[in-house]
Amino acid sequence: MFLQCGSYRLSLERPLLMGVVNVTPDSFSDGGRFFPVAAAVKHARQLVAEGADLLDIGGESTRPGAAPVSLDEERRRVLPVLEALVADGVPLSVDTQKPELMREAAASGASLINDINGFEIADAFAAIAGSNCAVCIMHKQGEPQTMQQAPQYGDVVAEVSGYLQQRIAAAGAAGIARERIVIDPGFGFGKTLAHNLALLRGLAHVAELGVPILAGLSRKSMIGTLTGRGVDGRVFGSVAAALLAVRYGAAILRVHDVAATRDALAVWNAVNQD
Ligand code: HH2
Repeated sequence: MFLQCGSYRLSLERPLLMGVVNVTPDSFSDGGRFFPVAAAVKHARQLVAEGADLLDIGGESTRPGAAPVSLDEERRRVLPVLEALVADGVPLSVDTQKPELMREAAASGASLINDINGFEIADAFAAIAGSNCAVCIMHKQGEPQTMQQAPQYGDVVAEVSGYLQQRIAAAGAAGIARERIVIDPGFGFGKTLAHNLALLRGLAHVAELGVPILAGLSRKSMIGTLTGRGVDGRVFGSVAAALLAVRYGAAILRVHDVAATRDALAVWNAVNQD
C-alpha cells in the first residue's frame, strides 16, 4: 500500500512517523508572533533529524476545553511555518478545520490536510480536491469545548467505522482518489477511556475499510489516566500505545516524541521482517 501525499508517494510497508509541530502561543513562553514561528521551525527540523517521516503543523489547539481561533490568527501562525519548511523535502501536513486555510496551505506546498472535523464544514473537500494533497479524515463526537463531558456510543468501533466509511465515500464523491485518503478514529475526541481502549483493540476492524489508518495517542489523557502521569511524563506510555496501534493496523503514528517512538519502531520493524 502507498499514500499519494502531495508530490510524495509514501510507501506504507512500514509504519510512518508524523511529528507534531504546534504553533500555538500558549505552547511557548514568549507569546509573541515571531518567536512561536521561529521556534516551531526549529522544533520541526529537530523532529525530522530524530526520524519524522512527515510533520503535522497546527495553529489551533483542539485539546478538550480549548477555545477556537480565528481564520486570520490561524493563518498567521501556520503559513509562515509551512513556507519556511516546504523546501526541506519532508511532506508537510496542516492540521486545520477551515476550508480557506486548507486551500491556502495546499497552494503553499502542504502535502496533506489533517482535519479533526472530518472535512464536515461545507466545501472542505472541494477546497483541496483539485490539488494533489492527501486528506486525513478524523472521527470525533461533539466539539472540543464540551466533547469529554458525556461521550456516548452503542458500539464505538462500529459507529466510528461507519462514520469513516461514509466520509471516505464523500471524499470520493468530491473527486479525491482513494490513494489520497487516510482515516483516523480520533482517540480522545469525544471518547471515554473505555471507548479509547475498545477502539484500539478494534482498530483491525477499522482497517478493513481498506484505507490507511493514522493513530494519535501521543501524550493523550488516556495515557495520563493509565499511568497516573502529567503530560511531560507520558513518553513511555505513549510509545507502548503507539506500538499497540501498529500491532492492530495503524500505518501512520502522530507523535510528539519522535526519537523514542522511532527506536521502538526500529525494534518492531526488525522483529517483523521476513
Ligand atoms: N490529535 C490532536 C490534534 N490533531 N489529528 C489527528 N488526525 N489525530 C489526532 O489524534 C489528533 C489530531 C490533539 O491535539 P491537541 O490536544 O491540541 O494537542 P497536540 O496538537 O499537541 O497533539
